[in-house]
Amino acid sequence: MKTKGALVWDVNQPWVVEEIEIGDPRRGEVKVEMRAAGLCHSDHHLMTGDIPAADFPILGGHEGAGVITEVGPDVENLAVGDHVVMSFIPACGRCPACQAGMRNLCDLGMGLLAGASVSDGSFRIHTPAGRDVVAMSLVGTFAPYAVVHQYSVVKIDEDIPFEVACLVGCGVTTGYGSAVRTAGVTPGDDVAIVGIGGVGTAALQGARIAGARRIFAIDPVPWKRERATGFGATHTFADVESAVAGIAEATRGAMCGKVVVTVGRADGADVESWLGLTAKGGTCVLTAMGDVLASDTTLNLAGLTLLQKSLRGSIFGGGNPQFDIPELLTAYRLGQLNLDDMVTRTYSLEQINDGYRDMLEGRNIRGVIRYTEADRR
Ligand code: CXF
Ligand code: ZN
Repeated sequence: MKTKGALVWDVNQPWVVEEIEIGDPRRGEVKVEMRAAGLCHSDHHLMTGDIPAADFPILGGHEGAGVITEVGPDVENLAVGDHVVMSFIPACGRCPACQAGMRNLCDLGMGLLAGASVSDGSFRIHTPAGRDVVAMSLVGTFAPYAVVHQYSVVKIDEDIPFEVACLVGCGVTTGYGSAVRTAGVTPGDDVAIVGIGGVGTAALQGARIAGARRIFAIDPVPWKRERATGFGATHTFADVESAVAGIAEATRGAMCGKVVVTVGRADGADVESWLGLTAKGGTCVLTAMGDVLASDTTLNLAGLTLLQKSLRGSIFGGGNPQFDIPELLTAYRLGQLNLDDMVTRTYSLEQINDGYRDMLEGRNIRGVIRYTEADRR
């Protein structure tokens, strides 16, 4: 079918909404009418080249929710009319990582930025001139329709609004799991969250739900610090330097047993400062991403060893898409997880560059594209 999508054609070029051709669902694939798509920072990292994709052009977007309109051969447990969330990690359930319960580390993740479909290695999206288009994370939610593999789709209940559902395909599960699963926040923990965007806000809520005692939220934007308090932060700071002093005072020098780093762009130069927030024996979780090819970092090895700290990475919050996405939406339905207030502004597809400008200028916890009939014409 002919439709349109937001593409980037080169590093640091704006998103361009233009015509694309999407193929029919092949073996194991479904077509989804997208209803909402979240504006995650990782799509911006693709645009800046911090995360390099295999080729240009790229169809952006990996947070999405919609309705299945077509089902290809050999699709199991999904039907036309089902409401679904896209998972930015495909999970096959069969590879060693999946079998070991780490579906976020599914072997198919290797091809996340290559654009070749899981079913047969072909490209499902083309420009009108016939050029292959790389779909971000094998989904490409910045288009009103997507043809994706069943491994990238999770069925959800029909009462969940699409604009909050889309966020659990990446930001919410990533942030929540970074605190609850990877950092392992337990009742009574003191926790610091560095960076209060969509992922940080979800981490903050995860820490609160897991029973954290004090939650220190760090962000340079005053409005976001206010919102952090609303989401459960007990203390807020504008930067890591003032947080070190404030947390030392509040904890009588013990610092935080759990630290979660969810800044917009991670820089290796800051690693030691994040470990400075971390208590003896504590865990610092790095969820944020920056230049993926960079390896320079500050790290005081003696501090890591002698104070027995852990530095852990986290992808998809250490979660399993098929399990965690419905679980978190149940917590939302029960009023335990506030996703409504995470959606700061909604946009049409044509307004995508406004959405990313708002994100970069600190005006959004999460911006969301809400597809309407006008986007489908
Ligand atoms: C990213 C992680 C790196 C590959 C693309 C998706 N995660 C989500 O924001
Ligand atoms: Zn994301």
